[in-house]
Amino acid sequence: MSIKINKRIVTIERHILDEQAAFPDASGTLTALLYDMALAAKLISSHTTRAGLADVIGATGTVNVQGEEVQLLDEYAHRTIFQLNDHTGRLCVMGSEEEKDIISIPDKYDCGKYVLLFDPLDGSGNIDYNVSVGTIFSILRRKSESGPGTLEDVLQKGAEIVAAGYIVYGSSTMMVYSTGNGVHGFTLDPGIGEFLLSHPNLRLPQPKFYSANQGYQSRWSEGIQRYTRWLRGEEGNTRSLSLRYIGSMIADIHRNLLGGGVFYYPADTKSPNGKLRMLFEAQPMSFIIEQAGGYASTGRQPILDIQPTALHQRTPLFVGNRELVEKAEEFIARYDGV
Ligand code: AHM
Ligand code: MG
Repeated sequence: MSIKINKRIVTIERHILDEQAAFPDASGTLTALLYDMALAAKLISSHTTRAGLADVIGATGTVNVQGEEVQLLDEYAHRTIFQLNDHTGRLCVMGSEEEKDIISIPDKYDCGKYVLLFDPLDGSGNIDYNVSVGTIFSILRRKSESGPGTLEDVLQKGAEIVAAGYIVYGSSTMMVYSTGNGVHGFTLDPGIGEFLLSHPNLRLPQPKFYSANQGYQSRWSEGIQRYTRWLRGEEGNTRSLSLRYIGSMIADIHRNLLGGGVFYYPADTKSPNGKLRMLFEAQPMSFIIEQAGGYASTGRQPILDIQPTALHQRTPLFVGNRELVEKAEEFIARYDGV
């Protein structure tokens, strides 16, 4: 009997190694870092799928049946990523949305040439509703020469990102990453515990969706209100897009990456810089979407060109198909002045 195999099975490990092969001088450090992020994703995924059981096996701050303290999921995700990366000699510093200051590598371990920034569990406010949440990360080269990494190593433009990715814990767990050579998506096969290549070379298709929290519309500028109407087929637009808003940025942007569309979280009268964090949310997601042929902007300038000045700074964000994001810039320039 001859077995016909018409689809190559590619694990994330194989894929990361193949990407490295394009750079003969690569030391393998980035490859190992990415692989550890895939491992973190599997560990976090096994917890997110049990999130609803917290009330059954013990609530946060209490002790579970094994006598261990039950952690908040975002704390667990933060600690998992930190512990997988603090001792490897690959990083000089880390930054997490869950931590006020930069995170130094413990003195007893070597410092390396990379910087890791992460949002351990984005959208964690959604966990109680069984809505998808996710992890976001970016990797940069250090700026300082040697020794412990500094704030300057962390505060870099998105254009300097070497690799970025996200993991969405949804009806299946997917990891999507880019090293600046396109965007590739992997689905976790829980039976074998491996991420398998399911979405090679992702490119944004023709747009179908727009995603924003329209509950805040009365707080938006005229330009953003008119832009939203334009997306709905008014303001001279001859077609309309469908509204989809989950309220979990990774899930919203992931859907738009696969289906085409724009996600925006603009400034409003209550939050002059919007809600999302430049380093932990906007930069990595913008890098990925631009690698998939899209564009990301504050509404006035490209996200990836902005020099951040503070670890937790916020930014308005418009990200998705280029023509839709440029249209937002047009409306803002026309109606909101300088
Ligand atoms: P978080 O980092 O505290 O989880 O907040 C970020 C989340 C995003 O995932 C999502 O896009 C946004 O907050 C939703 O905010 P809102 O409820 O204001 O629409
Ligand atoms: Mg977040």
